[in-house]
Amino acid sequence: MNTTFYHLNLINPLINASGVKCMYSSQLDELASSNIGSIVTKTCTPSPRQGNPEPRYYEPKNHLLTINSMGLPNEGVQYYLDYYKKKSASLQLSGKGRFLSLGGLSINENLNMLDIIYQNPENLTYLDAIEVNLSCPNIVGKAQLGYDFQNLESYLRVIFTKIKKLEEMLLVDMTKNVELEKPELKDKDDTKYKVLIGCKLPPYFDMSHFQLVADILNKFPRLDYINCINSIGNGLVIDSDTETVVIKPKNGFGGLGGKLVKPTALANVHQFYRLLGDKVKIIGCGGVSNGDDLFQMILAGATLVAVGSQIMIKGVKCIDTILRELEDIMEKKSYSTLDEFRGKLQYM
Ligand code: RRO
Repeated sequence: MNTTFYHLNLINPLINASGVKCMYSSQLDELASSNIGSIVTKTCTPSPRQGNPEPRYYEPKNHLLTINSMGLPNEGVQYYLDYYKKKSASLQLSGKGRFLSLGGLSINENLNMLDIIYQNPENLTYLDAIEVNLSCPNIVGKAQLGYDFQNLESYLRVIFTKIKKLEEMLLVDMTKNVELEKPELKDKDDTKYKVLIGCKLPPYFDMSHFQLVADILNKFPRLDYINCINSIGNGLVIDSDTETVVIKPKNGFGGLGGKLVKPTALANVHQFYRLLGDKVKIIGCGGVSNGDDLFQMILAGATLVAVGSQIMIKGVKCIDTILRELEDIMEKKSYSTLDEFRGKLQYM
């Protein structure tokens, strides 16, 4: 099940979906001690946040979907950097990717977090990827950036200009300070290339929007990957018995995940796979609860695959089941590597 993601050699393609049991170090530890291939932190802000009032997560008994309006509760970026610093050696030993998700509430908050990360270049030796979340649906009064087609390009331009500047400063620093293992930051095909940069996207539903977003993303060669999809924003789940909504924030509106969102997730993964080619890899996220879902995500073009709701519902032990089921499918179909069927979806 070995998976390469640029220079990373991972034990398998699975990663947790950000937000699911990855807010506290104890939860990250639990993921780290599972057989998951990579871990990502809860999307974070410069300072800790409490998030929205509870109840803010719900799953119906049939487990067909989940709804959340967490509101970005997190322990602040430094907490996650400290976590990776402490656990880096053991995570590397076990062959796990280390992803950090950033979700500043303004562009300045994101720039501020990039400063915090790069200010101490040692941080970069503890991280494999930085993922900018452009798609949190649950902040009162804030639109999802991924849907703000007018401003998405200029937003990304500011972020990538900042990263370029910080990397250039880092290179200057490196020549002065030979203590650090020197990241080669010039070319993404370089195997010594260090921190990967990704974006977490909301789901899109219209062919013209896939094209529009892909055209924007293609303007940023430093973008290594996209993670799609985030939850389907602003769904409403109703309990007929109580005649109420099931979560408190935003009058019950929240992001939908779970089995129900899989076709939307597959569509986003596959359409971006077609439009972005091999320049930008894809983490497929949404409704993966068994080995067949994982198989389909890879067939649609995903390189890594995130598991969210299923970890909420079943705990991290579901990782073993999903992997075993994929192995069975591959054996039946006589596939010995994931590359043999990645992106090979056939049409009628
Ligand atoms: O914290 C949340 O409410 C949240 C986030 Br940041 C996100 O990206 N996606 C989601 O479903 N919930």
